[in-house]
Amino acid sequence: MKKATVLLALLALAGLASAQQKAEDVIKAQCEKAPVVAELWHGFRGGAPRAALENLAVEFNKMNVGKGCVRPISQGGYRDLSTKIKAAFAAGNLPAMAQAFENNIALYLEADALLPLDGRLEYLGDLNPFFVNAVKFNGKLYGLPFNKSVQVLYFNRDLLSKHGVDVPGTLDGFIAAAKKISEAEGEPVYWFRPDTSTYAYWFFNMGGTYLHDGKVVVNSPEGVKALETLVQGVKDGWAKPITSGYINQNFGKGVYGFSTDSSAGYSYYLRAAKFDLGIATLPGTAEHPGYGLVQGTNLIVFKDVDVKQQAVAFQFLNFVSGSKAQALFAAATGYVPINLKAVDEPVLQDHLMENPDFQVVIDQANYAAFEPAIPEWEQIRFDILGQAITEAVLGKATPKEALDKAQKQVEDLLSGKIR
Ligand code: FGO
Repeated sequence: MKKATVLLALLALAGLASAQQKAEDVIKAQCEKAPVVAELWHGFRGGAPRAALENLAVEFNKMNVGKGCVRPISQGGYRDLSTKIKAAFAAGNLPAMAQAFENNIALYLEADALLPLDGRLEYLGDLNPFFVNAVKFNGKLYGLPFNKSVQVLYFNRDLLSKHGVDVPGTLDGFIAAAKKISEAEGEPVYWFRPDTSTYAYWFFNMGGTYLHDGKVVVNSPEGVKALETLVQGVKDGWAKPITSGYINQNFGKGVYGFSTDSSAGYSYYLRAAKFDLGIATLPGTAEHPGYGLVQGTNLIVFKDVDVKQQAVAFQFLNFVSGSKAQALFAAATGYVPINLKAVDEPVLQDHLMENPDFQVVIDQANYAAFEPAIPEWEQIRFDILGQAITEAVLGKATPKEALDKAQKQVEDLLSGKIR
């Protein structure tokens, strides 16, 4: 697999191949000697994202010997991270920096816990304005877009060739392709996790929006239609719900054809695939690709920590948002390079030359959409909407029933009737 060679070399460089533990040990030793330690709490459990982040910290710390060091600390997954940050508000042991989704920022701002980043970011003018605007609240900047992903279409090139099927460009074409191959193979080839992320792809591309005049609506006609499409896909035998683990962790358990998943899964997919893995922009309309959900996080700086730590944090933000760091980080992981100049860096140019597929991630970032950046959204997307999607896909309720129930719960939550 020639395509994978640069990526695998980068992964090795990022320390993944042999020595993930080692990067952590190096950082530990670096920080033992440093006069100031700025912690960065994150939600990467492992893999290329964690290795690439730790590698950046090692490099930063080397440049800052005698001045200060950054120590990334994994808190589990993303939701564990926000839970631990909320606990740290109460305990008063916040780190200098953390990863945060846009809705997490909105929540932390209710506690007035964040430092604005205005005037502190050296490369702000080079950063993708689409991601930057998403972290502006009341005209102030509260996050540095760092590991931002976008959904893309992953597919099994071998399977498409076997059936003489082209990579689909439209929603209808996508469903037709999945149906055709599934019928021939005798099992569903579009694999999806029945969660808010996958659902968002179908929802956005069927014209759905969650905010209607400032009101959160999860049971709109477009929402019902999107969920019905998935439910029908399961009934008709072209869509397979993956209820445990990531899709890449399920390869081998059937015939995989397509998925609509985070670009940050790229390194995981590549490593797990025993077939020729393809990626493409999402099926949309005849005119343009489909819209993909933006996920991944921003880096934030907490207000209530030592100013010396904050100073190190700002230096780190500048380091990781530079074009070279972004080129390395994006090439190793599949996250979107948020510094627009990263594509001119030799490391990303080389990566693109050997793996032209990576251009897909850059192109797809022009067709992307966010979920609402309201403080309650994390709870809504997992505990209310996510539950409704799973229930409908597993046949425990119709899409309309599930979403109507979810709407009532959303209203109760937002009006303070439930917590
Ligand atoms: C994940 C989660 C949120 C919110 C979206 C929110 C909280 C979704 C989705 C729920 O950085 P992204 O693009 O991708 C992750 C990256 C690092 O872990 O690699 C992906 N990964 C990891 C292991 C693997 O085997 N395969 C693989 O693809 C991983 O998904 O973030 C996408 C998945 C989820 O975590 O189940 O973002 N998400 N909005 N989480 N807490 N809050 O508002």
